[in-house]
Amino acid sequence: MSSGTVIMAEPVCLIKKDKGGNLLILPQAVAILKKIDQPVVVVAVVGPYRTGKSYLMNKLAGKRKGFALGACIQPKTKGIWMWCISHPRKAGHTLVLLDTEGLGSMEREDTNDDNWIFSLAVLLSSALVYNSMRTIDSVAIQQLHYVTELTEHIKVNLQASDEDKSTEFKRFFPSFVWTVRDFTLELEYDGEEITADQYLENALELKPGRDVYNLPRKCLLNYFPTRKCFVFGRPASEKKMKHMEDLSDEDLKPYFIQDAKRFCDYILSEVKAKTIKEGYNMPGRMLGGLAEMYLDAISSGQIPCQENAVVSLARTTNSNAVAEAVKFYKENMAERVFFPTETEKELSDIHGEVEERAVDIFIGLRFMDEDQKCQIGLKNLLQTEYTAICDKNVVESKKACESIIKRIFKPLEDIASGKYKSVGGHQQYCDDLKRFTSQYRLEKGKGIKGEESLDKYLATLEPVGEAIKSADQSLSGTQRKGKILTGVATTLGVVAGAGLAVVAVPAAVVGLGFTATGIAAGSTAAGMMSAAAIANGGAVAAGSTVAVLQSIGAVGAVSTATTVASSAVGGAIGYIGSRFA
Ligand SMILES: Nc1nc2c(ncn2[C@@H]2O[C@H](COP(=O)(O)OP(=O)(O)OP(=O)(O)O)[C@@H](O)[C@H]2O)c(=O)[nH]1
Ligand SMILES: [Mg+2]
Repeated sequence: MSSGTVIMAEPVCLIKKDKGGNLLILPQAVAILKKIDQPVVVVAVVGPYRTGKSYLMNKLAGKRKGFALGACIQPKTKGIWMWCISHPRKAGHTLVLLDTEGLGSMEREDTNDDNWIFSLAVLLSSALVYNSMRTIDSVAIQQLHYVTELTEHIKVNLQASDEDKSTEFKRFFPSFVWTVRDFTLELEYDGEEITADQYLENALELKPGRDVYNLPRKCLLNYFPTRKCFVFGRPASEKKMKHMEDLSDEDLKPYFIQDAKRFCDYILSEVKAKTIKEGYNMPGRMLGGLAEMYLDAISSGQIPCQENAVVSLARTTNSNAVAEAVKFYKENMAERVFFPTETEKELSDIHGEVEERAVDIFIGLRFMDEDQKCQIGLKNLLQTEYTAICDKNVVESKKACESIIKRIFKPLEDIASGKYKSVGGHQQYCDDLKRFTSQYRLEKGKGIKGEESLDKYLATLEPVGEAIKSADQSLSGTQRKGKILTGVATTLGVVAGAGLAVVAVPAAVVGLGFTATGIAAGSTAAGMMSAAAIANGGAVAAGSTVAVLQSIGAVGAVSTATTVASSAVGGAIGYIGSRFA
């Protein structure tokens, strides 16, 4: 299969009649058409039975054998057969040949079938070849009465009145080619040589006042503005013609070869791709869909309406195209996005690429997407999908961060075990926090919420940090007081125990508030003083600890030995200690 088309080795049946007499479309044949993305040039042949129609189609295919020929009087072709080949002259196009059951067969029970065959050939083709024998005379034109019944079998537009119909038909009908076989006459009129086209036009001339005579001619003239005629001589001798498919060009009459070549040249060079509406070439897959719709209408007793079929075909085609594009987008995003992405850009870059390809898929499949309505709808759907993916990216990032935080900051949980409940514990805590934070930042796979999740986590730690800090401060305070007490005790111990002259006022004593200028208000010394006075019934006893300390502080420098009873010293230390507790 070359790109966008299907090359069939032989024809297949497209439409047949079932046992009940209903026309049926064969899904296998539609499936072939649905594989064709290329525009299709569709040539259908119709005409009385046993007139060499199938042979002519094989000529167009450039093959001796293909559509089955019959050598006897019995009609051969039944229903409509289809053969898709690569167009020999139009690159990128597929040529679809439709060979139809002969009209007017005696075997036919329902003559209306002829009308349906004729109408379907008109509806599906871009060139309708009407094939008949010998001459275009009144009988031949009367035989073509199917054209007069087209209004009963085809609607182009639902609203069109009878008069509008011919205008509508004119716009959308195929070009009309009359092939006259076994033509043995001279193409001359009133002694003048005329062309085959002129021959046809002469035969279609209207005669005033002769309605019955004029009706088929009027229909042909009105519905088929592009008309051509080709005449063919007898192809070979009577005997040879019984097995024409076995004949090579040497066996055929040279003029017949020429006639056939002229016809094939015209069809292959001039017949345009099937269009359904101005500006819209129809790809093969749409032809299949259209044929199905026409058959549906016929089998449900309705008249096939081109516009209806096209509108509903466009609707289903475009909604399928949207579904295909969305499916592609979802599958590709699922394949390419690994949650969480490190950055938002990483995700939006993938989205951009996949979206573009999804839209291309839609464009390749769409049909008549007027004002790009479906394409805009597709873009909105893709945006909704993308938003959901972004949301998932956030959720996945938060989840990943949470688990990374849990792992890295785990040692901080030792707070409960009192790890930081020591002097300098806060500093240690801060150092650990800093270290874990750096470690967290180096971790991969956090996604787009890495910093935000960290900030939130660190905020939850703030009160913990504060608690550690204040515990640390209070522990340090206690230790400091302990040190002061130790200093005072040492000083006092030295003074009392050694009974030595105190050369300088010990700083500890002055620190207590026993100064040279008296007892400092609110100081430890003041407290001791009042406690000693209360104990002694209003005055500080001479020689008491307080009195001794006071005298040390007062003299500033002690010149005589000062003895402090060890019990008194102990009392002073006890007092000071109780103030710090
Ligand atoms: N006299 C004559 N016979 C022809 C011509 N072309 C083909 N035949 C012969 O006519 C017979 C019928 O040919 P087909 O091509 O099967 O004719 P048909 O119109 O497709 O026949 P149905 O499918 O039965 O309607 C065959 O034996 C052909 O060999 C022709 O130009 N003139
Ligand atoms: Mg045939």
